[in-house]
Amino acid sequence: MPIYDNDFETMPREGLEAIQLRRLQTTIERIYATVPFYKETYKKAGISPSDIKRLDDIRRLPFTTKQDLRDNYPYDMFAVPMEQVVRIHASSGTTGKPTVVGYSKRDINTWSALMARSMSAAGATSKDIIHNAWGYGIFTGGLGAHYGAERLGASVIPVSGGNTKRQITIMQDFKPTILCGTPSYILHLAEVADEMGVDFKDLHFKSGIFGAEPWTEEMRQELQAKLHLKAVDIYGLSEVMGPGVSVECIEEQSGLHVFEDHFIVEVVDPDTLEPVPYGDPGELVFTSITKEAFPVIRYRTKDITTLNPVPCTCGRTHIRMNKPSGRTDDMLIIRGVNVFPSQIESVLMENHEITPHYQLEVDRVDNLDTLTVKVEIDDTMFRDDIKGLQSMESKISHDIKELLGVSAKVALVEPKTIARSQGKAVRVIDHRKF
Ligand code: DLL
Repeated sequence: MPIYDNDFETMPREGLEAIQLRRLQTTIERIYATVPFYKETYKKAGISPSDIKRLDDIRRLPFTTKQDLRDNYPYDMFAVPMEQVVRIHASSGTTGKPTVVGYSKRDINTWSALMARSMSAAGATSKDIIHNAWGYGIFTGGLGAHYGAERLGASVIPVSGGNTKRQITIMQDFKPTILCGTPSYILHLAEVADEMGVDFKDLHFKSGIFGAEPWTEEMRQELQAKLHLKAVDIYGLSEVMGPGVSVECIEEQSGLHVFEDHFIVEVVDPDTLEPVPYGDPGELVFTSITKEAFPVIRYRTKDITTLNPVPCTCGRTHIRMNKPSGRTDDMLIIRGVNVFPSQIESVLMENHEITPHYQLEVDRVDNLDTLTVKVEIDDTMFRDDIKGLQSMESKISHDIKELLGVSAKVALVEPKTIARSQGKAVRVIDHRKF
């Protein structure tokens, strides 16, 4: 597969690290001079820009958290005057105020190029027609992918999320070849196509680029089989840029290459904040080294994953992060056992008579946490067979206990009773009061 930015994406590590150091030094000098928050924080920590002499010195810099961004709401973290800001987005946080992020002209340019790289890694070329089902608006998915597709020279259909039946008709008539969207919404698209009697086999997709929420390897297999395409994972967050911070290559579909000429990635233990060895899970931390308007330094993402430095057969030299398993704040603690919704998803999807539509409900009864896993049965399942249903519920519950060590009540529910999302799926409803 051709690599969009061959020089940078396949650069030997030594050259790449030299660029990273130079760009890091420039960024730190700039933010020290332009963002009071960073200057004060660094002064308190006794650090000055000239202390950054080697890449490792990044560890001397304090972390930046979501709370820091909130404290500087809306514009105090911007490193350029407002007249140089050409776009504003916000993160889709569920609690409190959103975090506001800004882009200069050059930032939009960089982002478009990184999204063009990402689409190219998924096999897209200027000949492709890209069906972009990420939401357009203040969420970064829609516009981020849109500019990337245009930069690549592909034809983009700015369909956004929702209006699902019309999307299927567009797929039939406009013949898009690359599908972009949030995995849970894509699953819903597949379901609606099925209801309309449309088989994805008769559509024209070769790849899918899915992301914006955690999805498991099992979900990839399901989507690939249902949609007759190869699915790659794309990751990003508004605070760091938006989609296109990292992406899988279609050759390996195994870990997402972090665009290290623009971002320095670290994985740290969320408690000690010390770096963890390659392969050990921890919290992803990013430093942007080319952004102008809204640079972030050692930003704690709360996303959990591992790093894999093994060279990839695709030729890219950029390190891979494995599929994020979830966020530290999505991790459920059920009677002391830590469990991520994605781990439940993996267990559920081993079972072929249920659908991938599920939701977790957590409650506290008599001071004890309870977890109910609601999951839809397949349309073809015989619903009057109460005994059969009960035995399936206890089998899944047994598998969850055995594999994850957590006791869960499993409730099989009728098809299409769990709310479908147009953007990010709501996987957990927590009734506990903390
Ligand atoms: O979700 C940007 C994006 C759009 C990424 C389209 C990929 C595709 P936010 O709304 O700021 O930005 O949410 C960022 O979503 O910290 C993760 O928790 C989660 N996330 C994003 N991509 C993935 C992924 C966009 N591939 C937050 N796997 C991040 C798992 C993901 N989680």
